[in-house]
This record gives sequence, structure tokens and C-alpha cells, in this order.
Amino acid sequence: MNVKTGWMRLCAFLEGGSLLLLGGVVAFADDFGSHLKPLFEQSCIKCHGGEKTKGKVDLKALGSVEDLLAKPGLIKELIEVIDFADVINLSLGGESSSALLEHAVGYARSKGVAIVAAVGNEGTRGVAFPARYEGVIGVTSIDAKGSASAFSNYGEGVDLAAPGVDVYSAWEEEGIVSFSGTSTASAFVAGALAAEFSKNPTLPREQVVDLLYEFANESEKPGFDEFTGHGVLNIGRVDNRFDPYVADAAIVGYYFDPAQLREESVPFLVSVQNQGTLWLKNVELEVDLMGKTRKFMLSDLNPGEVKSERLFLESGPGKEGVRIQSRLRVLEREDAKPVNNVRASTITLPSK
Ligand SMILES: [Ca+2]
Ligand SMILES: [Ca+2]
Repeated sequence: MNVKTGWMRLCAFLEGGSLLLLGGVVAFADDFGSHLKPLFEQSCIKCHGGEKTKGKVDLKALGSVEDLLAKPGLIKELIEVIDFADVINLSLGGESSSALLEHAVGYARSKGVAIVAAVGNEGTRGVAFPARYEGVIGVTSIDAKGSASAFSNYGEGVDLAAPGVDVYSAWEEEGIVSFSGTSTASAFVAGALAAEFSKNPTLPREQVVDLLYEFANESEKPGFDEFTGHGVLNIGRVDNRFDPYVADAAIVGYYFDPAQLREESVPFLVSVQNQGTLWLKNVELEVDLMGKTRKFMLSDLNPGEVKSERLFLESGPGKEGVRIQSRLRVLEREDAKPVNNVRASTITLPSK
């Protein structure tokens, strides 16, 4: 099966028109040449303050994200892409809704096209449009440790998280460049979705999207949450779901409830997830904190299940960073992926 991936703009824009992002495409249609090429040619690869680059799109006409979204030409382009794409990545967003854009999203949904969009990089409550629309997969950014990026917007409309901090990508003339932003994360999810559509041609599209959600790694608050939605994209778990012998326990992080940060002794959760396909009878968790080692035995973990232990940080907000080190050991089995069995973090609680 050939999955067609439509690119809208490869770039989103910061105020002043400097570059924010880009992304990567996984699969193309047979007719890529005839249909997508003109769009690629129009897409900007590099945008700095409205410079025209290498004979590509003239960026002088482009203003803020809001201006961009309000341009009828962009919506027309989107509609044209919908007619032949399976996945569309929208690495862009704005604060206000647009009737035209909402119409385009509704049209895409009616055609069974998946739309993936960045949640925005203002670090505030309120997901950008179009990511906030129902039916659009809103993607947020995490760093290398799997924590939500401080610059990511949050709230209703965050569905999934993917890497978005210091991500390396190819650049013009064999160069390499590092990008950060939810736009980068969005591209990973669009690529993963295109790959999974291709690998699961008989599954309804909505079910394939649900697979990405179901096999996402737990992150932030246990369960669905407004910072990382269903969790962090893990295409390996999706692909391993029919292998019945994967034993993999993972420390998925430390969660501090913002409502409890004012206390002098701040409670937090250490969470462990069974990211394999085997039921795990016993998993030993050790946590080093403030000169003491605490041991816990987590029993009876079903595939995908998360269990948490509550600990306390005697530091309080605004004090110096506290080192926390955690280790996991799966008893009676060999863990297939030891790399996620250890986590060392220095926690500094924000002053409130
Ligand atoms: Ca969560
Ligand atoms: Ca593991």
C-alpha cells in the first residue's frame, strides 16, 4: 500500500518571520512527482526575516501565523492536498480559530485524511488552532528525558507527545541543523502515522490512530493528561504488539502535582510502566533520594499498565536542585530493554 503524505508548509513562523521549524516525511505516493512536487517547490526550506531563498517561495508576503492562516490561498492549497493525501502534517498554528481552516479540517475528516498539528510554543494554557480542533491529532514536544518541554502549550487538544528539543535534521547543501518546537514533534507523529497506515492496510484509519495512543509511553501525570495527552509516541511498541514475549518494564518519570508545590514537603509520584507484552509478576524499584535508598516491590503489572509510588521531597519550591536516582529490576525475567530501567534527574521545583 502506498501511503501519501501531504506537506503543507515545512515551516511555521515566529513573530518577525524567522524560522521555527520543519519535519520529515516517511512515505510518498506513486504520483508524488505530478502532485506533490509543485507543493514542495512552493514550501520554504529556509526562512529568515522574509528573505527569498534559492528561487523558492517569496516570503515577503507572509506575516504572522494568524495572517498565514487567514490567507485563502493556503486553505485552497490544503483542500488540494486533502484530495490526494492520507496524512497531512500542519507544523503551524495560531491563537484564533478560522472558519475556513475549520472547514478544511472537517473536509479532511470526511475524506478519512488524518491531520496532525503542533500544539504551539508559547508555554501557556491553550492549544493552538488547528491542533485544538476535534479530530486533529494535537502533538506536543518532549525532551530527551521524556519530559514535556517548558515551551509547549497545554490543555484541551493535546493528544500525543514526540521529541521536539534539539532534534537534528538535514539542512541545505548537506548541512545539519538542530531544531526545537512542537512543529518538530508533529512531524514525527505524521511520519509514524503514515508508516502505520502502510503497515496496517486493512485496519480502519481511526483504529490505527488509536494504536498510536494505546501504545504511547506514559508521561507526566499517570493516565491521560493535559501536558502530554495519551503519552509519548512509541512506534516500536505498536510494531511489537503481536510478539507475545517482550518483557520490558520502564521508569517513566517523576510527577509533581502543581497544586501541591507550596508545601514544604512536596509529594511526588515515581511511575513504572509495563511497556512489553508479557505480564510481569514482580518488578523491584529502588529510589535514591536525599541520602536514603527506598525499595518497593511492584507486583502484577499487565502489559501497558502503570503503577506509581508516592515519595516526598523535603526541599520545597525554589530551593536547590535535588538529585533523584531510580533503578528497576524485573524479577524472574530478562528485561528486553534495560536502558529505560534507570533514571537520574535533578529536580528543582519552581517558585510559586
Ligand atoms: Ca500521562
Ligand atoms: Ca526495560
